[in-house]
Amino acid sequence: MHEVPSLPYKYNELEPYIDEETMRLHHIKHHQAYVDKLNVALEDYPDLAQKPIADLVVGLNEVPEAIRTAVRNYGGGHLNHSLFWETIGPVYPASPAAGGGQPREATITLFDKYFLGLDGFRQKFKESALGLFGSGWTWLVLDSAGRPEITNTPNQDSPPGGGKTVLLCLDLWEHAYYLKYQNRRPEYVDAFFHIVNWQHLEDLLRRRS
Ligand code: MN3
Repeated sequence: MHEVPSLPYKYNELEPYIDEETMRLHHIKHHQAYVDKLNVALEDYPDLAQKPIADLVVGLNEVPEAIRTAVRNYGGGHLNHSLFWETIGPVYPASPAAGGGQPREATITLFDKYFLGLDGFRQKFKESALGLFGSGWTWLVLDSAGRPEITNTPNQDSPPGGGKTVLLCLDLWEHAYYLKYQNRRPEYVDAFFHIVNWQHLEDLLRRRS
């Protein structure tokens, strides 16, 4: 049985960038619904139900056709949200290791090399996010050669490689921001950069190098 992971921070700790009510609904209602529907889809497939979610989503073509769409949507939703909760974190002035603040060493090196620095990265990432039509996600992933790439996916599709290549992701479904930002997606994207868990990204980069 898949389960919604608990958050390593409280619902109100991303204020004012993401409000408590949005975080609560997003985690308890939306993410839970993806997990519940995924578990229902996998009920008659005990072997598949054992697989880690990233493996299941990456191996979508091997999933029986009868449940492939369900796994794509609900399994993707489960994976993507699990990654998203790790991407963001509170800004604790007293405890920068908990997330927020500024990019760390390996991240700065990466941004300097491929995006002409943090501002260049933010600009490219925001452009991509604002270029997405409808609901979906914007990602910073590593391609097969280990180069960073900014990409969008529609709906709950996961990026190539599933969770294994993801450095950063942003949920661009309206349920992620509508209560506070309504139709102002650009403001939500700007707010996101205040709550990126840079330490998490740094840890991912160091693990790969
Ligand atoms: Mn969502």
